[in-house]
Amino acid sequence: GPANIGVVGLAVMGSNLARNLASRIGNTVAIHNRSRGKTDALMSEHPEAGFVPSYDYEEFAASLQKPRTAIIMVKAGAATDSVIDALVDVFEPGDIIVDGGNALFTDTIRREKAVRETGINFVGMGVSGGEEGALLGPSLMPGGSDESWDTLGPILRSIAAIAEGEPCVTHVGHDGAGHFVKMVHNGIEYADMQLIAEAYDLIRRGTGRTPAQIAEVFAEWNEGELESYLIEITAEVLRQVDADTGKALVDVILDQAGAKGTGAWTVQTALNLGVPVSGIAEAVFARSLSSHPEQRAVSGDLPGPAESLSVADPDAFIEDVRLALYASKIVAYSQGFDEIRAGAAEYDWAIDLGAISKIWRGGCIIRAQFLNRIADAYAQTPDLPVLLTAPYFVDALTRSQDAWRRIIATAAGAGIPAPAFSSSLSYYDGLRAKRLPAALIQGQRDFFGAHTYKRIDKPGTFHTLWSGDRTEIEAEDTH
Ligand code: NBP
Repeated sequence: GPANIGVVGLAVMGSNLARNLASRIGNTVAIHNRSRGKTDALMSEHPEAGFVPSYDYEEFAASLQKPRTAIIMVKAGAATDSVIDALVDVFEPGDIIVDGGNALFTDTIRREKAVRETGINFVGMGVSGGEEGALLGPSLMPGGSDESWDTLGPILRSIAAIAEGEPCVTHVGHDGAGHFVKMVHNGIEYADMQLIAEAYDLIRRGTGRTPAQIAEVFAEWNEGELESYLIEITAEVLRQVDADTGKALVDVILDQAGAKGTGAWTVQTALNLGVPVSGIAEAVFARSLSSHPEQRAVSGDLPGPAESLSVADPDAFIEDVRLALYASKIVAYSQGFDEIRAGAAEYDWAIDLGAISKIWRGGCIIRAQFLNRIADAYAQTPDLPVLLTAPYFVDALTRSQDAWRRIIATAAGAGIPAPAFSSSLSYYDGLRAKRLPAALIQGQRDFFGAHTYKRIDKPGTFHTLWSGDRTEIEAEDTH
């Protein structure tokens, strides 16, 4: 066949990715969609792309050079399985099937194993950046085998976003590694957005500034260490005026946040791995709390503090909020990278954490200057156990921790929810603590369940005979 790469699934993501591929020198792109309409529309709207259309899977396979390479961009879940089955029927050993949908990484592990048995390669690939990224340059997180990467690498490098001269793609690791990293990326995105929302709320309620005025604050922040796509678009959203009412758009949008589930996956996976991603979890929970109008309706008259927030020096307060946001952001990223580190250990993936921070610098929603600091940290110490202990972040936390504490105290005093700010600080203080009350938890567990404990002063495992004479005995380690 004439095409060197194919795309199956021509909704917004697939058609944009196909156009991106077609725009690069040397590519001829085969396209297929379950229903004919999207294929025909893409053909007529983009004759310049030179697409090779096909209307069934035999025709699609025949339109591709061997070894065949095809990227699936369909609705994640059962649709992906049905397209994989259809491609496996018409492809041959050595061909490559890439799933660019938002698959759960455990599905990708299962699919990779099943497809590999046919001799066909399967690559689960995280794609970030939404429709614009797909068209102009996404951040790409492919997993799969080294052989697949040999073929795919040059093609993916040619379509990825470029950040500081480097394409935003790397071979993340085997089988489900790419989708795992994409999942954590989305979790970090949830935290980043929630932290920005808390900062906005505090400034608004603390200083009485209008959304348009707060937009200027964010625009200014975007000139400094917080520079990022999310801070930039926050200013744009806050500036927007509703045409119908003349009010700030943010004041007429219903305050119930939606979610497509990848944040919840990040937290569920972290729970399974035993990784405390508390900032990300609070961000997911804050969205769920917002979207229970029936509970909020019956709770509106619950008692709050008598005094509302009054800020004496608005500029100083806003600077405190900025520092609290920065410190909490460091925690969220540190937790996200901790989850990737733990996932890599659990699933035996050789993930280069510094390379991950670099491919997130372009294309994706969490792109930010800040990611360069993460790359620096891992370049200096590749096996850094806790990201926020890198010297640059320690400096930043040293500068911001007083402000962070003031803001959370102020928020609590004034009855303003700041769940991600507060949980991030608790995590930080928990990590720092020389002694944790976990010792008491162990005592309680031993009391009611004979779960045993270890001692600080000698090796071994112990149990106190709580219902007997309360002497201590050596015990089998039962955790
Ligand atoms: P959708 O997620 O809306 O999926 C629509 C596509 O899936 C259509 O091409 C549709 O074909 C096809 N499809 C379905 Br539905 N069931 C099928 C089946 N049983 N067999 C074959 N094809 C089937 O499209 P999208 O928003 O372009 O997203 C594509 C993928 O990219 C998703 O997995 C998404 O999670 C992921 N993603 C999206 C974004 C984003 O910003 N939107 C970002 C990153 C990743 P039809 O035309 O015949 O109905």
